[in-house]
Amino acid sequence: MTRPPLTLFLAAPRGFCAGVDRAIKIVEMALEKWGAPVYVRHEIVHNRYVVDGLRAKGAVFVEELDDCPPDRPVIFSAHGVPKSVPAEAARREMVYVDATCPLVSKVHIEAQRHAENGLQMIMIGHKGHPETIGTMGQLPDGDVLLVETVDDVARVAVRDPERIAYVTQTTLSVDDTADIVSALRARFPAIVGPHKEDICYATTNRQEAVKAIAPKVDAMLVVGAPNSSNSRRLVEVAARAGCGYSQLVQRAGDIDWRALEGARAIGLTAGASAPETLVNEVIEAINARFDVTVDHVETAVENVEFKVPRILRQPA
Ligand code: 0JX
Ligand code: SF4
Repeated sequence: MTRPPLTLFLAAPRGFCAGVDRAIKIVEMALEKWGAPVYVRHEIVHNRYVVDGLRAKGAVFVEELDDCPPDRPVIFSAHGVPKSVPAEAARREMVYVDATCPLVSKVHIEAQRHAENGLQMIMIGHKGHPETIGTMGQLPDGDVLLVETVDDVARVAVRDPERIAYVTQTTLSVDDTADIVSALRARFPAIVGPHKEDICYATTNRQEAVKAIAPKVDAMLVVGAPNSSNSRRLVEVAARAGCGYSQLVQRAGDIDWRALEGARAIGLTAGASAPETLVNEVIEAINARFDVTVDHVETAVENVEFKVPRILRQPA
């Protein structure tokens, strides 16, 4: 059977960001240092393949600190945790390692600094997402107001419109967030915030690459998990940038081949928590069905790297 010709536009940057790389390394180094089991509060990053791989090496994934024994080390996921979590771990005299991405920790510090300056905080983020819970949890319950959409901006009830500030989740849609920030600035001209928003370099770059590819392709595949905020945003960005069909796939087995019938060009990217092995698996599956020419579309070069915490750099 002859395979139909297809151009595969491969996005760069794609896949692991520096925060994910560091978080996974932290779990691996903790296992080396303390042996199994090492507990991890929440999926270290939102990817089943990564989580299963670490579980096989002796990591135990739990949702709450209460599910951890006091005499084993615990790691907090890349998404960050409310202040109460390390406080409770310290109270129980547990060994803990915080794998919160430094770019998320930076937002935590911003929120606290604004609050110390007497400003009421608004967080732009997705309700219930662990990063939003973690960032809002840097301040006492109820102190941070959550805004998810432009419509929410009209509804939000602040104490004093002259004394407010905002922070954002790091993995939001750059364009949606710009609209929300504009609406906030229009309603509260005195609002204090970061230069643009707190969306990180990795989120921004992956969205940019998708935007460059989307208009050229019949379909976009995004390797990533359904609970991965940054991956889901890539699917939306592709659709909005003019791609008629975009699908989030965890593994090659999830690809909807019927939707790709007749396609002449497909875009492929991966969320910040999706390993390159899974991208390769998808490429191989596409190769098996199409006569593929790969076209690399690189819209940025990344060279960010984060150090692991000192406790892991010291001998046991
Ligand atoms: O759901 P998110 O995109 O925040 O997390 P994921 O998929 O685990 O990505 C890496 C961690 C990102 C934290 O900012
Ligand atoms: Fe850090 Fe950005 Fe990666 Fe999140 S997506 S872990 S903020 S680098």
